[in-house]
Amino acid sequence: MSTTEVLSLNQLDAIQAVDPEIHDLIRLEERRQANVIRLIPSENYASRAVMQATGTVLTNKYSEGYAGKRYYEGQEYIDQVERIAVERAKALFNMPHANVQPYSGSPANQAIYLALLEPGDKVMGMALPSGGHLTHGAKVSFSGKLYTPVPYTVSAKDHLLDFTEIRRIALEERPKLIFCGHSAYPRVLDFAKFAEIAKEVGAVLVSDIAHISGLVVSGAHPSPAGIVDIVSTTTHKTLRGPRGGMLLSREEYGAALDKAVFPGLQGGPHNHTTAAIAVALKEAATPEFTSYGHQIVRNAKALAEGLLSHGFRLITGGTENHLILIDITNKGLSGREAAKALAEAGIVANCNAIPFDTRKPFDPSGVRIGTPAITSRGMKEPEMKRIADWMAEVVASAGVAAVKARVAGEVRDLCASFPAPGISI
Ligand code: DSN
Repeated sequence: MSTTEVLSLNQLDAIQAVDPEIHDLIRLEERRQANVIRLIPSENYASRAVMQATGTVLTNKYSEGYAGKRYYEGQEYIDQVERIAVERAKALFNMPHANVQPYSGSPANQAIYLALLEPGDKVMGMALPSGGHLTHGAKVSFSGKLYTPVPYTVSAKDHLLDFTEIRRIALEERPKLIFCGHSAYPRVLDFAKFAEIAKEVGAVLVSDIAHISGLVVSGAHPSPAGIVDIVSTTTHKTLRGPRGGMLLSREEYGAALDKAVFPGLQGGPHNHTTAAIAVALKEAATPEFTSYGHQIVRNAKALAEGLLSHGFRLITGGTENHLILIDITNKGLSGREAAKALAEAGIVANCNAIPFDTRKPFDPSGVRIGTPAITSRGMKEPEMKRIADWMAEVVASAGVAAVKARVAGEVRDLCASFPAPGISI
């Protein structure tokens, strides 16, 4: 390996010199990410190229406004970066308008509210315990405090979306905006059915595809393009970019959304993030990424099969996307207890509410897992079976330190054979 290559794998030398404390913590986190099986379905490994873009001089530049119409001088290169990101986003998602400036998913959704609604207007979204997101009208969020939430849930019978009920609520409440797209729903979304309902009640339809955007661009999940009015997404989940957000829309909503992002909500865009988004979008347009998206789903299905064979109870009975929601209560543990035991064994998930949960959100009945990050490491179906076996063993003996320690060691060995993108150790 040449000196340049060694240096490029170890780019923290300046941090180490200035701030060894933070340097060491970054290195420890890097090691943690390398040595554990990361199953939190909203997390991933960004590529080295994406991470390099985030650590550039672009962070030094203010650029309030949009390409060609900025408030400060010196934008000749920043404009080009943002234009490239916008064009790649439009092409990849097949939507006529794109804004790549939202700082993340929640600010992207805030911009939609600001662009289209007045305080107090009705917004229909999936209730949080059913798998919705805070910004879709949860009472504790700005969306539920400043606007009038009209929640829908999944069916109590099978935990699937019940379009008869969603339509009934929409007809009764006449919301101005309807959100579809969820943080803990393991099934394919039927955008057309939502669109029919939105059209019938005259609502704007937003699909928040933060969780599944990488699946959408790889064809592993149907696309909302041409069906919904606005698409909101983060860029760091299945899309595997930097932490950030994007809005895509029909042309008619573009100007209002742009104005809501800036100057409505934000100041200068984070240009280093914009560059990294552009890089991630380029990566996401490759055949390798298409295979990646499909493998995420195949892995999730294999993991679900493995868990079912061990008697785990899965919400909706399985998965069609990247995530699995486990009702862990039949294993005699709460969601938090199970997630904690798994983490001690090197398998990192998050506890999560299940539909109609009777437990508190901080210690709910479920565990949410997903396959985006482990698929980025190249793990496939055989590894999913091993992970399911380990999960069963750890959950069955959650209080036994020796079991967790042994599994953590086996997990480390497996991880060593599947190097994580962007990590040099
Ligand atoms: N925090 C994200 C998730 O884990 O799903 C949603 O914003």
